[in-house]
Formats: sequence, C-alpha cells, structure tokens
Amino acid sequence: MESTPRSNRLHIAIFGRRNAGKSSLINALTNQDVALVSHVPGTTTDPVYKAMEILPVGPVVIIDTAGIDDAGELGELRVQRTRQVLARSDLAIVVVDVTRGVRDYERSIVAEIRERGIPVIGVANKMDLVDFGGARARDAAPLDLWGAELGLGLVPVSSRTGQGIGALKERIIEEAPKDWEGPPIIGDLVAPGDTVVLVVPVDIEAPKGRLILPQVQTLRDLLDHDARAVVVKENAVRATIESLKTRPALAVTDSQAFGTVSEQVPRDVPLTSFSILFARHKGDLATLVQGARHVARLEPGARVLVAEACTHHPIGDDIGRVKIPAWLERKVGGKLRFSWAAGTGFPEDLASFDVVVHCGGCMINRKEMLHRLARVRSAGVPIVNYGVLIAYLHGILERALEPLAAAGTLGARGAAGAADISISGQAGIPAQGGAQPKCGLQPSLDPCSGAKRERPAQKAPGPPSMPLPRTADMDAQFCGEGQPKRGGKGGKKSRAGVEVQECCETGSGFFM
Ligand SMILES: Nc1nc2c(ncn2[C@@H]2O[C@H](COP(=O)(O)OP(=O)(O)OP(=O)(O)O)[C@@H](O)[C@H]2O)c(=O)[nH]1
Ligand code: SF4
Ligand SMILES: [Mg+2]
Repeated sequence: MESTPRSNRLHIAIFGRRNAGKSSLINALTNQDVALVSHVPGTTTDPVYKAMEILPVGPVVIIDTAGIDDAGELGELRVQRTRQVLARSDLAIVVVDVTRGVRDYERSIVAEIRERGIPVIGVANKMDLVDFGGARARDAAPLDLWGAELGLGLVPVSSRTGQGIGALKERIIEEAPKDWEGPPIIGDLVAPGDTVVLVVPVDIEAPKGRLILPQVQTLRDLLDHDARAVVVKENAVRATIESLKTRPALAVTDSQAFGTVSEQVPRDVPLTSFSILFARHKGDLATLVQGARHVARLEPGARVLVAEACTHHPIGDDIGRVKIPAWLERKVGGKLRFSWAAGTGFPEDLASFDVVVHCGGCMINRKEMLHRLARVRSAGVPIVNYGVLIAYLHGILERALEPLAAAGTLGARGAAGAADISISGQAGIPAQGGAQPKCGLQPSLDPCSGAKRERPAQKAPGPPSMPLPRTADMDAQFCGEGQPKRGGKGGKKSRAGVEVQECCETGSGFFM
C-alpha cells in the first residue's frame, strides 16, 4: 500500500455558493493547483476528492463540492450530490465570499451541517478585495456581523494572496474531531509485547503478490501498539502456536477459514475474524450483531436489501448477488425478495425492507458507514453486514465476539445480541472445549466443519441479473486505491477482456 487509503483519511468538505472561491481555497491549502478555478460560476460540477497531509492532523481528503445556489434541473442534481457529501464529512468548511456576504444559502447549509452534528468552520474569502477597517468598509457587512448570524467565528483569508491560510490550518487542527477514526482495529485488544497469530489463507483466490487491505491494516495496527504478529496460512496454525514459547494473546482469521482454524486454536486462546474487527472499527458492531439476530426471524417472502458501497464488477458467485442470497434462502427455507443498491445509491424508502445486509464498506469512511447505519435504524429496520452475517450463518459469531466482549468494547446491545444468537440454537459455538458445531447450512457449504469446501451440487439460484447504476460520484469513490481485490492470478477478465475488480469480500477464499 503506497499511501493511506482514502477511507482512512479525515474527510473535510468545502461548501459555498458558486464562485465563492472553494476550489481556490483548496489550491491555497495544498499550495498546489489541484482544483479547477475559473471566474465562470458552476465550474465544479461534481464533488472532487483531493488527498493531502495537514500536519499534525495527518492524511486528509478535501472534498471540493459544486456551488449549490444553482436553479433548474442540473442545479437540483448538483444540490443532491453536494448533500450526499455531508454524509461522509468529518469536518465542514463553509466559504463566504466577502464581496457578496451571507445570504439564505450560507444560513441553511450551516444549519444542515449542525443538524448532522458535523463540526463546521466559517471562512471569509477574497479578503484582498475588501477593506473592512478602512475606506471601503461600507461596501460589505463586517465579518463579526456575518459570523454572529451563522454562529461562527469567520476565519478571514485570501485564497489569492495566501493571507490567513496558516490560521485556517490551525482552526482545522483545532476543530478536527478527535474520535473520527473510531476504535482501533486491534490495538486495544492487545498489550505491548503480546503475540498475535494472523491467519491468512493463500489460495487461488488470493490477490497476486500481496495481502488485502484489512490484513495489512491489522498488521500495521499491531506494530503501532508494539505487539508482535505471526502471519501463517490456515494449515500451519496448530504447529505455529505449539512452537511459540508463550501463548498468543489473540488469533485472527479470515472468516471462511474460521472452522478449520478454530479447531487448531486452543480454547484458551481468544479467536476472532478480520471481518468482526473491521465491523467494530468501521461501524457499530452492536447494531450489526442485533441485525444478525433478526435474520433468525426472517420468513419466506421477506424483503432484503443488499447494499454495497462501491460498484465493483460482480463476477461468478459474487457474494452480494449469489452467495448471501443463497445462504439466506437456505436459512429461512424459502424464497426471499431481494433488492440491490450499489455505490452512493441508498434507497429512500428503507422502511419497506425487513432487513438490510450491507457490505464491509472498505471504500467508504467510518462517518458514512455510521450515517447509513443511522438511516436504516431510524427507518426501524435491522441491519447486518456481510462479515457479521457470515459469522452468524456459519456458527462462529459467539466465539468471534468473545475477545471484544472480554475487553468491554462490544457494548451492551452487542453482548445481548450475541447472547440471543446463541440462545436461538440456530448458530453459535458449543460450550468450552466442545467440537465445532455445524452451522445449519448444508454440509457442502459449511466452512465450520473444516471439511474441504465444495460447490453445492446444484448451484443455488442467483438473483435476477440487475444493472447497477453508475454515477460520476461512484467512479470517484472507486479511486484506484486498490482496496477491492483483483480476482485470481493477476485479475479476472470481463467478457470485453477488460480487467475487472472484485469486492474484497467476494472471493471464495477471502471474506476480509
Ligand atoms: N481576488 C480574489 N479572487 C478570488 C479569491 N478566491 C477565488 N477568487 C476568484 O473567484 C473566482 C471563482 O473561484 P473558484 O475557486 O473557481 O470558485 P468556486 O467556489 O470553486 O466556484 P464553483 O466551482 O463555480 O462553485 C475565480 O476567478 C477566482 O480566481 C480570492 O481570495 N481573491
Ligand atoms: S469492495 Fe466490497 S466491501 Fe469494499 S466497498 Fe466495495 S462492495 Fe463493499
Ligand atoms: Mg469550484
């Protein structure tokens, strides 16, 4: 991984009327011509993402948005796209053009940002064109008046001369939310000097010559917390643990290998999966565990929304379109009614679904994942993600949650959810020391058995093929950071011969 993935950067969104100088401000902040500037209003039409470093905040993404004072149909689209940016903003900057002052637009966007609980900084741009203290003071209302109207102290800057940019960076550092990254991936579950065994299957489905992002990030987090990592394939877990002088503090495995790995990891060594660690790091694990509990109550005919945060090209037995629908239908013993959403498209009418199944969301930041969880929750619908659902369906959720519950990082709802799941008897691991149970799926599909994985004799019927919407914003999200895994050796080819990308949770050997 050459640079910090976009989804792991603080997201700072810049809002303002057309021509207020938003793109110019980004150029001034980065000290480079990275954003298109023009005197023509409406130059920036879709959100544009720029990765940069602001010390000591660290890696950030600055989002240049379209001015949203537009009228007409095109204007409406821009308004929508700009609003979508709010869902993933950790910090907002509202640019006021001091030659035009504060109007309804600035008041309403600041109110909307505040409603969403996003910290906001006001910037008074184009200060080189006014002289509030001197002869031209009557040309425009003074900054403190506008600031009072917006309930913000405006930072005076000139994107043209660079005046005030240093002070603005200091404000960004002050206002950047300290908790935007959420809990560490694994660092709070280990102590310095601890040894952790990471189990990484390397099979035909593994991306050529590298590990996938969640594995790399887990390794890095262990190093950041002065722990030691031993990385092994799934067939060497027992021998590796036996060869260690001290018991490992934790073992982490790819979900699909959980069955075979759990047989090799002694019961007194805590074991979890990469997908569970990331469900906690990225979102709200407790809510997702509760969502898994609702899956046990689904009945044939229930409506299921499968939501993915990017538009990776679905290939073969894609997890969201084939595997999860097939597993769920086996679980409920009948047909379910599936809908799919990909990229930024998240249906308005969430209340009509009985459950939402979301992907791991490696392409979106924590803020957006939490926003999606909150939207689904406020529609009164349970939500689970791929990782937690797979763990539940394969009977491994309870053991996978134990290390987090023991560290007190699961939350009351999560612990309750896990308990309910094991009580339901439909999934869950046996009492201490027992053999790994079957997960209730057909044996040929049961990775918990530790048996060689096979395709089902009769391939589960896939969902009807469904064209996925693709927007400029989705393409912007799919920014080539290489997070979705490339299929097989060197990537799979589409029918058109173009190399296509697979969801990092899709490959049959890897569920994060
Ligand atoms: N004098 C002066 N001109 C500025 C300043 N900032 C921006 N401008 C000018 O204002 C015009 C609009 O700047 P942009 O940065 O393109 O504005 P924007 O808000 O991104 O505009 P849209 O993308 O159309 O919404 C350009 O002609 C800039 O050169 C400033 O601080 N001082
Ligand atoms: S690659 Fe997979 S997990 Fe990542 S955002 Fe896309 S669909 Fe979700
Ligand atoms: Mg612009």
